[in-house]
Amino acid sequence: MKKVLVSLILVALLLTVFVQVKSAEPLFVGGEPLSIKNEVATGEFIVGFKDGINVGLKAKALENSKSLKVKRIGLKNFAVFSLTQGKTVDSMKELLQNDPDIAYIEPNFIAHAFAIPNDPLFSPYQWDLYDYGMLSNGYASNYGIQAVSAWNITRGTGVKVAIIDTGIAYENYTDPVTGTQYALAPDLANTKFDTANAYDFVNNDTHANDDNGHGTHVCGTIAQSTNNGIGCAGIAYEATILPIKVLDSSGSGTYDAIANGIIWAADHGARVINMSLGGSQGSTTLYNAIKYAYNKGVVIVCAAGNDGRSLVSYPAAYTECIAVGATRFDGTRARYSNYGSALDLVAPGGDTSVDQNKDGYGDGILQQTFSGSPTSFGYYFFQGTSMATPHVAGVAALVLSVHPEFTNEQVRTALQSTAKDLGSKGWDKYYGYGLVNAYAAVNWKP
Ligand SMILES: [Ca+2]
Ligand SMILES: [Ca+2]
Ligand SMILES: [Ca+2]
Repeated sequence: MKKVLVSLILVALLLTVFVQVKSAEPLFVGGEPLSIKNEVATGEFIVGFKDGINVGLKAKALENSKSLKVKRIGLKNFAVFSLTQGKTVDSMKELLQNDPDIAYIEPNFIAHAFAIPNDPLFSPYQWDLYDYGMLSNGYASNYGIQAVSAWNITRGTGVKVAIIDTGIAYENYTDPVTGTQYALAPDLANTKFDTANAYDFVNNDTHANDDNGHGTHVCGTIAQSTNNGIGCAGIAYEATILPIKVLDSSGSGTYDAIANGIIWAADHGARVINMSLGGSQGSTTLYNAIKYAYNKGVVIVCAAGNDGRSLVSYPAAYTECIAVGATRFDGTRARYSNYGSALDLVAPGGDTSVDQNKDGYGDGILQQTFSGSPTSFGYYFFQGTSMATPHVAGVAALVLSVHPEFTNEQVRTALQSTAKDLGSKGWDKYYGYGLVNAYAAVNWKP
């Protein structure tokens, strides 16, 4: 008789807490680069004059002697001239090169309002990052994280964020064992990765490539290449990302792999860990890893879970972690978002079952990732506490960029004390301390 081994081996199936938009169709496939905007004011150039020159008189003299046309006189030592049809700024330099009164000649460049990124999908769709009152399809978004104002202060330079997930599409690489081809996501091309320390605890190699799509989307929220003229924006897009793979292609992983990932992150310079994952069970192995990273000063940000019930998942439920729930376009709690006494903050996680800004798409979180082949990229709306969590991790990175001397508890206080209070007054079990506010957090002082 075949002995049935009633195994008590605990298969620690880790459920990733994300829900993909029901339609498997990406919003846009490819993300063709837009043509670079002409950064030079058409038909103008600036002439700078040496000290002591009367600019008004000199400009008039140039009009007469060189057939130029003055457009504007600057407040100090410069004037703007029309560029004669068919002439270049260089040809003007040649024309005027022997004039002893002239200090320099240059094109009249155009500056853009700095904070609004030029990524074409930002303004229509990334309501989750907006300042209060910005319009999404004509509908005011009052429940974004105020990243736009925060970007005037910092973009996350100098901070390393570990993303412990399914991997990230951070490199062009062919796996020598399986032959699987991986590619760098086009809208992560300008993102900084700590490739030397990337690690894959599923396959035990140094290439933390994404074979699911989840980790790449999470990475986009934290550090999508921004102001690069394509696709989407990310919150801390000048931070350095450390890719750590602990979940397999189905989005599941064992607790030992996750514990290893946490320890690895703490030992390789991460100031922030993002874990858009969770399980229903606590574990000594997992908790010891959390305490190890916490005691090294790491800010550990974790998803509350997507069961819609009063139970925050692990590791989010540990006091050392910042547990993040999810909100919708209108600032209310997403129905799937777990809640309870362990909840610390909420951030936009979206709700693809409603279209509150009436743009024809369910109100998810839009970032670049792939579906099927890890070389086939598109922009996808995802929803979940998995999507909310990287908003908080990204803001933590912004805070640390301004204040690298902060402890992890100071970062937590900065995030919690500046959050926008939602629900009942003060901390409550559905919204924690409220909606994370990037602008207020980077301005927080101890
Ligand atoms: Ca972009
Ligand atoms: Ca919508
Ligand atoms: Ca509240």
